[in-house]
Amino acid sequence: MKRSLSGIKPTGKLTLGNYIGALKNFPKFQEEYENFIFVADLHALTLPIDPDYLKNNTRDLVALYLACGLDPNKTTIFLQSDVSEHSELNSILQNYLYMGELSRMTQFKDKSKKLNQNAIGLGLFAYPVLMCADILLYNADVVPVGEDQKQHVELCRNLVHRFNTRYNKEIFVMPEPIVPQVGARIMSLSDPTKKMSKSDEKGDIFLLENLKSIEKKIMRATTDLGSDIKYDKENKPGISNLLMIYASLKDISVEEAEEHFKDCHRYGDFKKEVASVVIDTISKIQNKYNGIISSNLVDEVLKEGAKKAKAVASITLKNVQKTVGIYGK
Ligand code: AQP
Repeated sequence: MKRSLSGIKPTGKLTLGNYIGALKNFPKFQEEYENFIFVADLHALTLPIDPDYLKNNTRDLVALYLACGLDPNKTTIFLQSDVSEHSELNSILQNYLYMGELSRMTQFKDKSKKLNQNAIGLGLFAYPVLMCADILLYNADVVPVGEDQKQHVELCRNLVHRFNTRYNKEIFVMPEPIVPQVGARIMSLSDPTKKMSKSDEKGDIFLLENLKSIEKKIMRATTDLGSDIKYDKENKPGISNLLMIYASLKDISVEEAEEHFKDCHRYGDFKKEVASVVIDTISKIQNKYNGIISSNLVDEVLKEGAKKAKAVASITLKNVQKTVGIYGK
């Protein structure tokens, strides 16, 4: 059976962007693939983060994985830090990626320009190396991600080619990024030219946010001049973003969403309908989350998941160690 792997960083409260671009799609993969979903807690350290905040976010993230439909009997759900092979493979792979290619990564450029230039952590720069280790340890055939992470999976493909060619063996499987057709990049509601992001609270909708507040944010979302509900990213980024959110949550194409709103010429009415779909989706998730977070399920799932993940990861690591010549492995 082919394998699928993906993860999310517990750097903040999960957003509707994380849901539409990633989480919503994860359960589909457990039906067709041997599915691995992890919490990227080591990646969360690449920018300063409060330890208690990180701990709470980690627990919430696992509860949200379950609330959004991941079934621990079909998906191995685990913490990156529970499987030490991620760090061990990372330290080998860092020798096969080049500083030039890492410095061209858009995420590094975007995140580092917001920092004091004398205090950019090595971990932020080397983020894609650890991401390669995450993917390759499980020999994932597919990696479901939002648009922003596609470049890192492409870099991983270069690494696989480089590594397998150098040792003249198919050590690693070539991973394929899978980006959703609708909603691969949900934008901020306050500035629709910027990505909706956990670390930028203003224009975000959070999965665990109060429903009234979500409604208010959607009703106040930045829109554009005119009154037509048309998808036009250049000239109508605000309306296009809301249309994208609607289409994704209704599981229809953007064209079908446009058709649905063709007789609607009031942004207020349009926003009300978008808000109702968002609230319907999020309230169902919150109900399930509330049951899970007050039980022991998160700890049980993580304990089991770590064992299953380690069993796979340790075989790959040994194989790589042997290949590169680490004595006695
Ligand atoms: N706005 C978005 N639209 C669609 N997909 C998105 N993803 C994130 N934001 C959007 C997808 O969610 C998955 C998990 O992302 P991550 O937490 O590992 O890192 P990220 O992409 O950097 O997410 P954030 O929310 O922007 O976090 P911060 O602010 O901490 O950096 C990925 O598949 C991502 O594509």
